[in-house]
Amino acid sequence: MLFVVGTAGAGKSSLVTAFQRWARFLEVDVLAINLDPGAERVHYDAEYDVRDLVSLSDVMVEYDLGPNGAQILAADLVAAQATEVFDEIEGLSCDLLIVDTPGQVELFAFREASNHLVSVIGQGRACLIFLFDPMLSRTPSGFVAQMLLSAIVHFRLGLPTANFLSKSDLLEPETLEKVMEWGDNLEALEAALYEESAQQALDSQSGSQRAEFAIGQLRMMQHASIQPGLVPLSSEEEEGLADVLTFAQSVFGGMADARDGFAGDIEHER
Ligand SMILES: Nc1nc2c(ncn2[C@@H]2O[C@H](COP(=O)(O)OP(=O)(O)OP(=O)(O)O)[C@@H](O)[C@H]2O)c(=O)[nH]1
Ligand SMILES: [Mg+2]
Repeated sequence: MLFVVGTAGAGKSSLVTAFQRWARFLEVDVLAINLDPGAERVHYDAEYDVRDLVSLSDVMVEYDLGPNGAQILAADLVAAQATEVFDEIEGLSCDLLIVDTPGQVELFAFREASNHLVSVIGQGRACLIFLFDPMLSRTPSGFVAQMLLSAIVHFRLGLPTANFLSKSDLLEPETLEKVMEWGDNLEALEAALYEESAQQALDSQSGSQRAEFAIGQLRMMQHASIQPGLVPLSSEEEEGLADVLTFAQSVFGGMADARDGFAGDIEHER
């Protein structure tokens, strides 16, 4: 089971749609699940849709809440019924389940309820794709903020996590190359942060404090050996989808590979 997580509008639902369409061509059996009670509409075929259980608009009316409060309550209501969700999806047979998650990443990262939901429905066989927003990733301090968010989600949920640069088709080739290098090489990112800091110090006092804060965060992540290892992704242009599949296979595919190896040995014996 593959959870797709990222900041609001990062491209989660589009990835689920593109991945499902692409996998059909490969005859990889991928089923999609929607766990976002606030989704207006989805363009993939959801095998299970949490809106049948809890819908954001009903929660807003029933509890007289605004959209944000209702999102939080809806997430808690879903988590409280995690077993029901699990019962619905347990019998599904497929190669991979891909799960669309609520718009706001903090609903998924900062609330105990999500931990519960993920452990009940993931059953220890779950991993996570974290989408970096391309616009937020263009500046070194924005990039570090995305790394930090991804690290928080990773540590909160305790799942194998791969980072992807979403909507990479929207970035100019030079910008894309620069951002990819930051993902590869933390020293390059650090140098870029210092450059940004020096530039902002010329502009304002608070700008330079912000960059210094980002440098502090980077140090903390270096200390914890957190490497983003970013892969470019474009749901629009179907780029990086094979890398999504490869990641899932690297997490779940160990068994199949071991069996192949064994079969090969038997063949050899004959
Ligand atoms: N150019 C481009 N646009 C994309 C891509 N993926 C998504 N988008 C656009 O980005 C916007 C947001 O995409 P969604 O898939 O709805 O993002 P989301 O993370 O599910 O959004 P919420 O659930 O509302 O938080 C839409 O207008 C998409 O068309 C991509 O690969 N390339
Ligand atoms: Mg969405």
